[in-house]
Amino acid sequence: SHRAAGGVSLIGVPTDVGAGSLGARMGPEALRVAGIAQAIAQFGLDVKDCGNLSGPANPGQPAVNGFRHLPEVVQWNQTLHDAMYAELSAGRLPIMLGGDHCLGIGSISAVARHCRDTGKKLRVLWFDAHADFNTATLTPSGNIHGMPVACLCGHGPQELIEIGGHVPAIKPKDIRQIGIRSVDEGEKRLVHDMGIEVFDMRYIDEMGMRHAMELALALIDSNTHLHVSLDVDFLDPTIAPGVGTTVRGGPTYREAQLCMEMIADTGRLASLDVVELNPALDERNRTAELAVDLIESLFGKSTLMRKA
Ligand code: EXY
Ligand code: MN
Ligand code: MN
Ligand code: MN
Repeated sequence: SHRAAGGVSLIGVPTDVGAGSLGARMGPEALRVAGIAQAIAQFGLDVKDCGNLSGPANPGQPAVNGFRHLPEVVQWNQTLHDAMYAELSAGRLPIMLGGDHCLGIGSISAVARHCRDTGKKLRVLWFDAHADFNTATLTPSGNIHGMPVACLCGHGPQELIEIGGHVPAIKPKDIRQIGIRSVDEGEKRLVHDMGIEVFDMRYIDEMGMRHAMELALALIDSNTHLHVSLDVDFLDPTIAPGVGTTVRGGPTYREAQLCMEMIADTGRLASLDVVELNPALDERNRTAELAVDLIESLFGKSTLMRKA
């Protein structure tokens, strides 16, 4: 139910340079403590923990020309790109343990590059409360974790958009956003004009998660590389309090599990980001444990034997 024959590699990226609050730098350790390696190894997969990448400290500075910590964000993402690309080239399924969501730039630019190398079609599923499509002029905060999708689509500072060696790294048609419920005014227009396919909470309420996911997974075939970018703030804050940017009205436990189960059924999962987990805001590591529980479903854990 996944493309992990060559094994799974965990890449810790302990930083919150792209976020507005401190603490996501502790995300990788919290996921390890919650048993992420063992949870994946139970499916008979070879799991290699690559440890944590290193990079600059969080300088805690205000925005400059619309960006907070741009040089630090660039450095972390370049390092992540190289690590992720190396694991993909070795035929492994990399899991990026964030860290804030600015890291989606390094991670997904590496995945897109790997797809160009191997002639695969890319599909990115972006699970998030936010569209993460801000630019220097639109952003209310300067926090780059609100900008990764725009950067991947070619809207952003040169140093960030060219990390994977090709601008834009991805096309709007490669991505589907699920669970969205907080988008800034100018950001709404850009998401619309770029033609991003968004299954927002209104859509999920009216049509159901099953239908939203059927459409988000449509046209995936044996030549598709499926990347999941899981921002933990996708989940309703009542079940996932350990994030810096909670937005009420998110998916329930079962809705989130169904997403992961339907992805597992495609058998095409080939890379994953787990981001925005903030242990400083969590309760007894329950958000990390929930993330690990969802990852078990993503790798094929199901209640009953399923039909092939
Ligand atoms: N849209 C807001 C901003 O750009 O500041 C909030 C972004 C939060 C981003 C989190 C990671 O998904
Ligand atoms: Mn591959
Ligand atoms: Mn995000
Ligand atoms: Mn978010």
